[in-house]
Amino acid sequence: MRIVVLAGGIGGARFLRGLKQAAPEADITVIGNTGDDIHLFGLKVCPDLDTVMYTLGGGINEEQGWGRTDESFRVKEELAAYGVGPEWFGLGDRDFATHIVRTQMLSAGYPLSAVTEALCTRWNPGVRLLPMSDDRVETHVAITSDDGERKVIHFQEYWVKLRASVAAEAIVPVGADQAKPAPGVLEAIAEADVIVFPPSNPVVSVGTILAVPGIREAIAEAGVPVVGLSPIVGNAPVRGMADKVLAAIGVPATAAAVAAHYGSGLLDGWLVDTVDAGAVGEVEAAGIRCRAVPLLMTDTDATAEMARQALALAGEVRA
Ligand code: FO1
Repeated sequence: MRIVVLAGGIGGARFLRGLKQAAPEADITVIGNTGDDIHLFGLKVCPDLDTVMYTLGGGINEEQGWGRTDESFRVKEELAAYGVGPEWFGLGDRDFATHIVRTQMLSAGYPLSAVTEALCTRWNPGVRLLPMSDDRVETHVAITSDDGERKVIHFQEYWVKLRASVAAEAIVPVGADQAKPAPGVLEAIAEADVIVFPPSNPVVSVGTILAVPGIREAIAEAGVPVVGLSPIVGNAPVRGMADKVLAAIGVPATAAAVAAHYGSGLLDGWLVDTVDAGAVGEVEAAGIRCRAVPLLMTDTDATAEMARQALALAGEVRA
């Protein structure tokens, strides 16, 4: 079975670990979000691609869900000693190697998709990891700072430095409208048997991938089941601050509202957590088949069960 998954960072990566366990024979292609990418110290950092690669390749810092295990921060300390910022983004020594290799290959003219493939030959994630685009897309957030000044900042500054502590007034995937799907993306969608929206951030992860012209249309026209898992459980994000960015686009932080946001033109099925069983009728009324199952990825077995439920729902909507 060929499965395509649109993945962001931590939630998407953890879901993929369960999906691999639930469908070991499946051919899984991951379309990774690159809107979180940031250029720091002359290096290109791709947080969501790296989180998928490290999580599935066994190098992830499990508690954080990002960065490497057994990290040290000597380079970061030395940069700070030179007064070279920013200090708020925690790049570890081992992680720096990934960004150095990536930037070196990009400077040599390789597209991001080729670079990602090369990095994955070391990590063997067991899936094909494609960036959503080889073109530069960076998510920026409009805020009003506490001195009343309206400004637009990089998503990472909003997410990591400010910890999403101020309202996000607008979310802008800068460059998305000129970006092209990376090589292999549209083909993977066209050849898929099932397309899955994992519990990634629906605005800055899945939403950014869908903002690349051609991707949303390809999914809507693929003619195969598209099934999603709610990242919102009991009217709150399971992890992260998805509610902050959902508010920016006027979508309530509920499992049913996120399904409606994706829409029945895109989604055929939607899994909500058992605490949101009351939302099943509302989602079904929107033309999306819905089931309430446990959605907390407490361990890989629990996540594998969620993945099995998603594939079962895909089989149901196909029928
Ligand atoms: N997230 C944090 O909350 N604090 C950090 O210092 C931080 C550093 C970091 C370094 C590399 C990387 O790949 C990810 C990093 N993240 C950090 C996570 C990152 O902000 C998120 O993974 C995504 O951008 C959102 O999914």
